[in-house]
Amino acid sequence: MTLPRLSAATWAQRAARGLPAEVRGPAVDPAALTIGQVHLGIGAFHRAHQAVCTEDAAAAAGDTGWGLLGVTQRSPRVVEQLGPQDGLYGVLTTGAEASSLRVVGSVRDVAFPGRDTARVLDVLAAPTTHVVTLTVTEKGYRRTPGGGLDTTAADVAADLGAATTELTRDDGTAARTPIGMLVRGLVRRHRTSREPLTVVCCDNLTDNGAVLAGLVQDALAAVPGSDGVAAWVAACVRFPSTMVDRIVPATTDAHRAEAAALLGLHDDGLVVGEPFLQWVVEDSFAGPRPAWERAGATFTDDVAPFERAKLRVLNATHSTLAYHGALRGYATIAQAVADPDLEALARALVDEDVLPTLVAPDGMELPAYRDEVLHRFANPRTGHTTVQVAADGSQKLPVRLLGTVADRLAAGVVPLAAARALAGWVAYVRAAAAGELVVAGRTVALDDPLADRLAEAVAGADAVDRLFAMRDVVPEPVASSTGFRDEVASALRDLAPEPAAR
Ligand code: CS2
Repeated sequence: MTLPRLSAATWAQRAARGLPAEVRGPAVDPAALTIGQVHLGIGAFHRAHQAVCTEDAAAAAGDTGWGLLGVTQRSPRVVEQLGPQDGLYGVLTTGAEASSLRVVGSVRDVAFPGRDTARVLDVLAAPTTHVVTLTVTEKGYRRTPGGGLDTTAADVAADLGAATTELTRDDGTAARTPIGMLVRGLVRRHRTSREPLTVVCCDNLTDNGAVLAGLVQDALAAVPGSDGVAAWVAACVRFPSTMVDRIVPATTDAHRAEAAALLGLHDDGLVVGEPFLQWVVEDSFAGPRPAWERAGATFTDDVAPFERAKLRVLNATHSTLAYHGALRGYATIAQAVADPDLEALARALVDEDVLPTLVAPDGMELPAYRDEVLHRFANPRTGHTTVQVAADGSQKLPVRLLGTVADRLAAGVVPLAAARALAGWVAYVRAAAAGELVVAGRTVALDDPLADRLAEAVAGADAVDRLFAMRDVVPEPVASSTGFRDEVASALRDLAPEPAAR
């Protein structure tokens, strides 16, 4: 049977017939919301995290000024999903025993840069817009190995050229990168209203607010004549750091069927999340913001301890389980963590290598946090695949794992569990690049922006040496530690036989 599609009209009819206890609707009337927040990178994570918090905050505070404009990165897919649904979509929360479904209405408009750049820039410049949030993934920031903005990349350079035009008049060309869109929006805002703005990075980067502020200044430094804009940004635009946490697996047909059974409607925009949701935000805003604290967010003066604990405990063990789990043929993180060897590796990584590098954030007990994280991973109903978490290792591991390694080396210790974790990535890259990685009956390709260079590096017997020579992946001082490199090579030999010499 074909179900009617979720939209404002079908939802109203559905709600009028009475809803099962597991289903609830938007916390505020979506039609009453006006746009006050722009989100760059509207994928599943944003829809299951910040968009939910913004809606709850608007409801708790009775403030209708916090509707969202969501901007996609490269593909118009989310526009096609949410446009015909009047912005409505479901979040299926997969508890350990049962699921619940919530229809979210905070996304009031969705735009695709290839078509809608002019509209997005107008909203970024509008005095009624006070907050911009971003989830564009690690690779979306276009950083050089030194951490600055890669202004030599053709798409970044094209955006900066358009930003130069924006200094004096509107530029109608499509934005090619999220940072380009943001910078062009800031230039237009400076040229029009000069209202303060807060830009909230919600990606898994260390010091994410400061990183983003730096990239924006790098961009402006490459736009001739933008000194006034740069000074205004420094004075009137804030970039708070944040730690975001919710496990959001890719939506599968099984999830869609489960949601359809609960909702009685077809939802093309469905996203899935575990019950856990955490958001720690640096309390540094240039103007009004949603009352996110009333939606469960924690505001603090110092996000760094939270961010570091989350990246080094959760994300590092996640990646470790993903690579080692996929190598053992496990499709999901839950299956991987149920393997006693892999659970032991994850625990050893945290206990022996990570915890000595951390200071417990206020109100957090780190061993309990470790247990909670492993417990969350073990939820079999989440369905998060090893292959999904394994993607983009060259972008993720420096942030999640190699900081721990650098800190341990500085303390005079070679971190052995981290070496085994990293060897899992090398073995994964080698098997995937060779077309020899089969997970749950499917051959897995290497999914990484540096896939070609990685494949070349791992093809021979000196894989570890050649990967350690890629400074954009393995920075100093980790790269020059022969002790650590030898441990990675030895762990790799334990995992996978040497390929024949080329
Ligand atoms: C995961 C994260 O895909 C990945 O790399 O480690 O997306 C993880 O699920 C989130 O950071 C959890 O908050």
